[in-house]
Amino acid sequence: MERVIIHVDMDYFYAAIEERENPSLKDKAVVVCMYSNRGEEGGAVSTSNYVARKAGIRSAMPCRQAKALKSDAVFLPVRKQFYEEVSARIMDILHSHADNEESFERISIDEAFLEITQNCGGDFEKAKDIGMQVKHDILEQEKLTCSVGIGPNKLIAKMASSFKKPDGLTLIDPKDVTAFLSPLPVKKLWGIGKVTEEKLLQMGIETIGQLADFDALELISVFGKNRGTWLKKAASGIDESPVTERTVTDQIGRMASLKEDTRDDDMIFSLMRELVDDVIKKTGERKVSFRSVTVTVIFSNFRMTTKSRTLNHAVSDKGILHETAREMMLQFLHESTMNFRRIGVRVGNLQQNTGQKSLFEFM
Ligand code: TTP
Ligand code: CA
Repeated sequence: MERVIIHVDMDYFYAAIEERENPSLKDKAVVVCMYSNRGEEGGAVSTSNYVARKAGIRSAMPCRQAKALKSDAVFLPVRKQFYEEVSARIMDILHSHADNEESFERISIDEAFLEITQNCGGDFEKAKDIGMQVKHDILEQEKLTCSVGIGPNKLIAKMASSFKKPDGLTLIDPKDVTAFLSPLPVKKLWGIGKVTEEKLLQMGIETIGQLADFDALELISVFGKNRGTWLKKAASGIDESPVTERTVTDQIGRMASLKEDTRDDDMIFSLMRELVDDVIKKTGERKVSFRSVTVTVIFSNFRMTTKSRTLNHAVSDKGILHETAREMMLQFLHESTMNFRRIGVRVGNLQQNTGQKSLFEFM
């Protein structure tokens, strides 16, 4: 039976919760800010509602810039603990629609996958009813909207949920996968970052359809075996990764002090590169791939903060680790004003590098 997977992504999550808590905010621009220890002058936008987005306000933008774009916007501080409680209740609702205990995967505070193959008997019409029921339950119990994507695998479900936002429901029947993916620009393929997008554009590959038709061996020669194979498969709409509860498994990490407390990009990124090299060496020795990347910064006042990303498939690729860690490190630089003292790079969700299907088994 064809698998049926739902991906749910809450709409403008933190800002939506704030609107719900204070209905007078409804028609105003609402910006939720992560303030740094410099108070309201520092800090970056965590998220904003759609009124604020119309004014050009985006996540990770300095709050000061957001204020300049829309001076009458309402600025609120992040209440992470509170949002976590709302998230936990939503996850319970989603869990209740999954085939069983194990067919559920939370991927962030406001996103999750659930497998409903059994519940809908592989029937996409029934799957749509379940998707609507999920939206209904969340709206009724939490007064929040979400966008739902339904497809034959996680990749398609994830891309479907972002197709229509907010309050959307997009169903991609297996027979429509190619038509859905082909015209989209490569950057829309879940798992492709800026660096990969640029490389593909240089190779003359602009759409997902062109990527799917591209010579597999050539992709492997440019991107390496794992990544090249993944690109070809994903662009063809193939994703065999199971919906599974994420459990914290083993981790591999390295931390080191900068020569002096600094905010200098060159110093920070050159140490980060050394840490990335070491971590990759260790994953190579243990023959494991990783799915999560965590970056830690200890500031000159000894305050420690971390950021984590979960990748949509396991990799062992240095370029991807570097790119992911660099993005988070740039965010740290953006959100803080203090000098960095120590930095760390860690990978987790490790998987043994054996038994992977090669590209040629599916072609
Ligand atoms: P997202 O799902 O990326 O964004 P969103 O839910 O606010 O908006 P959308 O309707 O486009 O899905 O992130 C979920 C929450 O995570 C978001 O509400 C706030 C938080 N977040 C940050 O704190 N910093 C960030 O840079 C991003 C992207 C999100
Ligand atoms: Ca969201």
